[in-house]
Amino acid sequence: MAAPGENLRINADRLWDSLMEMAKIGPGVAGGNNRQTLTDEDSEGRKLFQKWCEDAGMTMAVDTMGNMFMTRPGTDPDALPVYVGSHLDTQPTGGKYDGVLGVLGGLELVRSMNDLGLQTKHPIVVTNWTNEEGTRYAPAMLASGVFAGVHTQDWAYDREDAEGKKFGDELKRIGWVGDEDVGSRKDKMHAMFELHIEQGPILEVEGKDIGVVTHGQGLSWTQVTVTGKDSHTGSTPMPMRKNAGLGMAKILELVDEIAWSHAPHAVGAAGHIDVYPNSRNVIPGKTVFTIDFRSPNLAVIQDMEERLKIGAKKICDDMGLEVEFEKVGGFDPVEFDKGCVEAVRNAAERLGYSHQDIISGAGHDACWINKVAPTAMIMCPCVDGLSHNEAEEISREWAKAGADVLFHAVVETAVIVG
Ligand code: HGY
Ligand code: MN
Ligand code: MN
Repeated sequence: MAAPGENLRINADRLWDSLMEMAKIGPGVAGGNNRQTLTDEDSEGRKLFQKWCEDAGMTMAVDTMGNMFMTRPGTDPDALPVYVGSHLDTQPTGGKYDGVLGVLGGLELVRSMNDLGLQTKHPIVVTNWTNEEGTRYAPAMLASGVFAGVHTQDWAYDREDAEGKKFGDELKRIGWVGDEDVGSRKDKMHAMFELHIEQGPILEVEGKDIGVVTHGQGLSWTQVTVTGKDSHTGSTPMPMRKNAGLGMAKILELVDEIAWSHAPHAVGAAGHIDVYPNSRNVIPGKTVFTIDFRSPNLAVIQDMEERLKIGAKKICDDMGLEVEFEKVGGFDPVEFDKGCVEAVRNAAERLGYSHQDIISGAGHDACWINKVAPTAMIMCPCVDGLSHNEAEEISREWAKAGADVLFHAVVETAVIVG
């Protein structure tokens, strides 16, 4: 395959302007974004993305999970498309680049192809996957998971947010239920590439512009419910208490110990915590929290899950508390397609960007799409490795480097014909 000339570059200012324009939709309170999935802000961001893509000559298809597919035709109508995408939804206190860089980086490469009059044999499809974050509706990567056949659509439609609103109802309310059966195109994909900020400190510390993502670590989400007895914080004698809050605290200490026991690669914490009735002078009668374990090694994840259950059960038995566990998300460690990874590495080399192989610490839609099509990821650094925080920041140069490499990897895989 003819490799694109090293002078093939994206328009970095236009990409940056689009990132800043999208960031105005669903603004956070501290400079980041709160554009959670299936909110009116999500819909507004989708409409802006749709307009930009249609202005660039692409046509839109939407599936029954709200996944958006914006197609730039190739010269061979029978050639399977090369996909390039990520997600536009954000955390409640999210940054401006998590997911968005990958979607708008895909749009930018099409805009640059238009500027250069480039044609490819394979069509190119820029994609926005619904509900990658899994914050409003667990699990993460929900819609790409349904697309890849990991979850059923009925199960996904039934997921409820903290207010009891169902995913399917909210998708319908914002008017983004498409007419394409989800997954109907999954066997017709030539490849997929996802550009994403690293969301960790490695590339910045190592002084590298590009992360060539060879693997993604696995993830396990276990929702734990501890039940005691709510009672007066003043008049209930200590020996009589059934303190679900204290039980949770001991379990969170155990989670930390388990993760450290598998240092340096395993991690563990709880980001979601609900305390009931959450009143200043009531001993918590119930706590519900989600344990997030991750590791590049599946056996380590399984060991952490097992030790959590055994240890939490012992803590609760000793305190006269009840404990229940529910697996609410997870995926095994993934190895990305060697051919696509090589295309990324060669592109970085050709363009003169410093690069290193890296394992993704975060989960991404590419982890599920890797099940149905040759897939690879490109990462750029982020300041202090910070993400899932409104202060998330990248440099224009990092955005440009990532999008240039994405441009080359995609058009090389889609085969330039003129
Ligand atoms: O949880 C994750 O790793 C992703 O950011 N949704
Ligand atoms: Mn993301
Ligand atoms: Mn994220």
